[in-house]
Amino acid sequence: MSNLNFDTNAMGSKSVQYLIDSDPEIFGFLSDELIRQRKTLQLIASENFTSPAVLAMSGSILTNKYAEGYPKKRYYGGNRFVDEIEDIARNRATELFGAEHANVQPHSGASANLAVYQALLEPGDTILAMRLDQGGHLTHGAPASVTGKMYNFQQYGLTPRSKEGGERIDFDFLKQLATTHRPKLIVAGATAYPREIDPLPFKEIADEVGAFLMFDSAHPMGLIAAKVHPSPVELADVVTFTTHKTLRGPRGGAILCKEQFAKKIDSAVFPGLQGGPLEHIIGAKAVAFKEAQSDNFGRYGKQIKVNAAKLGETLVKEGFRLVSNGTDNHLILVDLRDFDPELDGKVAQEVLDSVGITCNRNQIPDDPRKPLITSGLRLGTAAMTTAGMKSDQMELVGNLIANTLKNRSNESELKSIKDQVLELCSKYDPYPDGNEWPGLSNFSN
Ligand code: DSN
Repeated sequence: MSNLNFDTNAMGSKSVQYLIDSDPEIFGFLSDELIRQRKTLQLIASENFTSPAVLAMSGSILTNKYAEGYPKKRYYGGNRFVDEIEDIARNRATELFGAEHANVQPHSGASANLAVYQALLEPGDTILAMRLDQGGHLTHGAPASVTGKMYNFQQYGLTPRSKEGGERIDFDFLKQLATTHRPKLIVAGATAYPREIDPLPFKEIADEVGAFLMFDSAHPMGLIAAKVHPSPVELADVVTFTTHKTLRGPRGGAILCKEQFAKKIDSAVFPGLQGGPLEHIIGAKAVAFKEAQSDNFGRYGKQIKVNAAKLGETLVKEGFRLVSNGTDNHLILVDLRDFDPELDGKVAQEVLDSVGITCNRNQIPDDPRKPLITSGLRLGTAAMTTAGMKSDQMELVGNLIANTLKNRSNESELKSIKDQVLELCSKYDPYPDGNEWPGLSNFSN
């Protein structure tokens, strides 16, 4: 059994001792996972390290409470404190993003997106969204997703790589699709797109064809809160997001909308799609929204972007090509083919994992390889920025990635890289024993 100090900084609750005593098997794996998060580099663009306050709320006794319905309109008794908490969460979300209405109950981003489709559309209606292999999300109409089966998706993508300033959202094609298919809803947003998404051209096209506009901001919502990314809240009818990516809250989803859609959205979430809300997670969302209101969070958001730019620049110097030739958000999409045509995303992800660099393989636009293999890697900087890393460390991380991939068959070199990763992680521990949590202390740049 690990002798790590599971104090409040790491686990959010002293009651973890009960877990150690009652279920050492599960605790053992929890302990291993904590070590993995602390001693390897986390570069998955959709992940982050939450604060001890968010952890405390997520692991709290609010998990015991049934609260079907909404504040002051519940189907069960005993909700007076839960009502206060959910109201605070909703109010903080609307204040933080300048929205008219918030629903903080969706269990995930996928649930949030489904709820919007259910609220605004009938099965079979036409939706425009980004293709999965161009950077879109499964719930943007991928054939394997229920969304692709229930609705008539017409999908747009990126401009060709060969075009000057290519691999950006192809608004000409989007407009052509909108004019031809007259969609009821246009979805903006992506999961693997390294550029800012300007809501204005989406709004103009939606207005021209009389479509609703939904902006899926799951990835950049923390950057939007930090005011280093354009906000879609004013222009879009509905904005969906997750709370655990750049926003650095608990795992979950949420929806912002104009007041005119509030009733329909709320009914679509409950009772349309979900039963009892996860009030411990809603409480943790409230805590995260408060954290995101601080000036420090603004500086954090700025540093995420600086770090992504530096990581990208370093990888370009090492011979990699970046999709769209760069980044202006928290992520980069690396095309591995220029660096080594034989190297695919699966092999790259696995060898990086073996030295303690965690990321995910990702299709690049027009990828000749299959989704389980791919020719790309997606790397994000939100988590390691929380742990306190800045430009210098990002340069080092870029060099370590390149060295790993160059020496992927050289066991002694890989061992040496693993030691360097460990050394770096020891200086940028997301949950340091006995020390202040770095996410609240390191952004006075
Ligand atoms: N799986 C998430 C991501 O990694 O972007 C999206 O749902």
